[in-house]
Amino acid sequence: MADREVKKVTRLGVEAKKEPDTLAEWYSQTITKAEMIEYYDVSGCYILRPWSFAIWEAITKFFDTEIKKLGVENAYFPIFVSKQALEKEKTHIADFAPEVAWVTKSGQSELSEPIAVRPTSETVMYPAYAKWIQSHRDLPLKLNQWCNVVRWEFKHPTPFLRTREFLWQEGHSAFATRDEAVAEVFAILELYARIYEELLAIPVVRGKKTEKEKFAGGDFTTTVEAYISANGRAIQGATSHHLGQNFSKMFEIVYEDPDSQEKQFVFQNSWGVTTRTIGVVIMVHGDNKGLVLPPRVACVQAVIVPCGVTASLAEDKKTELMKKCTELKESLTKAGVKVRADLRDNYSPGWKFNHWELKGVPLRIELGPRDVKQNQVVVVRRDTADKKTVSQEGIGKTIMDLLDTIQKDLYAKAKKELDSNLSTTEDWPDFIKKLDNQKLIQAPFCGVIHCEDNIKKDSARDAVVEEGAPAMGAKGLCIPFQQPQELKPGTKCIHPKCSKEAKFYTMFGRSY
Ligand code: 87F
Repeated sequence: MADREVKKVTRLGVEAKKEPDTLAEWYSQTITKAEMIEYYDVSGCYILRPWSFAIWEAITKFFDTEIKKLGVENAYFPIFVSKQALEKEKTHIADFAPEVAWVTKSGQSELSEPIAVRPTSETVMYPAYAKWIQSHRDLPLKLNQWCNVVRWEFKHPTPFLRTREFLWQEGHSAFATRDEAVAEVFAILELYARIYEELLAIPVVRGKKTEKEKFAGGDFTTTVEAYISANGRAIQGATSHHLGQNFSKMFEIVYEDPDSQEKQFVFQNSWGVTTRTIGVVIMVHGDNKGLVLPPRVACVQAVIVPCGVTASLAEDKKTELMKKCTELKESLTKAGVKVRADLRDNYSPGWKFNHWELKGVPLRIELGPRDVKQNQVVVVRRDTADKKTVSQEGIGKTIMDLLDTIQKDLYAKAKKELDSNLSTTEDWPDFIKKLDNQKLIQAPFCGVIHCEDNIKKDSARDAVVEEGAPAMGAKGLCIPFQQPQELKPGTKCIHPKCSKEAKFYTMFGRSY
């Protein structure tokens, strides 16, 4: 290398702090250095490396198992949508039209008709539903597919959180009665809440979307909303929609009523969760050292690092230490721990500590010659840095219990963050103040769309918080099922210029 050529060094650790001003940089360093993402030369598209894909696999495994218990079957529908099918439901597609990606050519020749890449699969699946459903005996029909979708967004992309291609599951079901359909909407929403709360250790607020924010094609939308305390932003976690008979009327999905012999339109639902989940877990639990993985979604829950291998250590002692590490790995594997032993001899223990910390492995197990002699190991928690020496006797249970504790503690920490930032107010100036203090605000709301537009517009500030963009106004996030308190009769809507009575408390906040 020529003298003056400066070697570009990528240092191992995350250097940006997880603080509001440097959060974007922290996020980008974390996901690349933790080997979750590789950048790609198509804007808005990213390579999901095994370290992030494993989180998605844990989510898919849980959710796939649970929906099958509800009688849902998996299927696969094509990625391409004909122009004719896509435009069958022009009404609500109009809002989304700018985001649809089209294939117009093969090689150098124009296709006779452009073909769309699915942004969601209603228009792909429902023509088939119309064929398959004839009699009440064909109901309910509950299908799910695990697939990719493409939405050509023009807002600034962020890996996992806003990407042009993403992975998701989309469930689409049809029932004879509204009641059955509505029951499923809530059953699925609860599974989404469990993905967040039980797997990702992230508390969510369950609720109904406002008229402005609901899926326009449906009757109502339910949602789970998470909170990212690092920037005070809310993020939609997953949605479960009741479509009523809107789509069955458009697509002629009907069955013959067994009593009256009249044709009846089916009642439908659709529901989806995406790889955005991975971004949320990074944002919520990560810290200045990088990623912090909840044990239930970590593909490596504990890493064994041999320590104290000095130049003076006899070769047979070194061999014995490595053997002990391997034995420990085997016994932990037997106990059900997802464990890896890092026996590489070209890296120091210190380097390995940093490496696995950065990658968010919940537990580090250190084993040195002295520990071997005393039949013990040193265990260090990623989330708290707590370090303790424990006996190798019953180590399987010790580690399993510790992983459980970490999972619970991560949830408790995130729950405290949510609770301490979830506020309630009836007063507009206080609403603005709380919004600027990064709070989520539950306020009385009339539910009217143009009033929600005004709340967003009038809560936006002139100050520039992000490249070129003025501080975002408050969005209606959801109408929490668990209302903060009973709405006193006569309570007015939060917006000062709205003279209507409030219908419910709605949770507002800045959001992704
Ligand atoms: C973008 C382009 C075209 C969202 C879009 O939430 C169409 C759409 O219909 C579109 N973005 N949506 C709404 C999707 C609704 C619904 N679909 C099934 C879900 C869950 C899974």
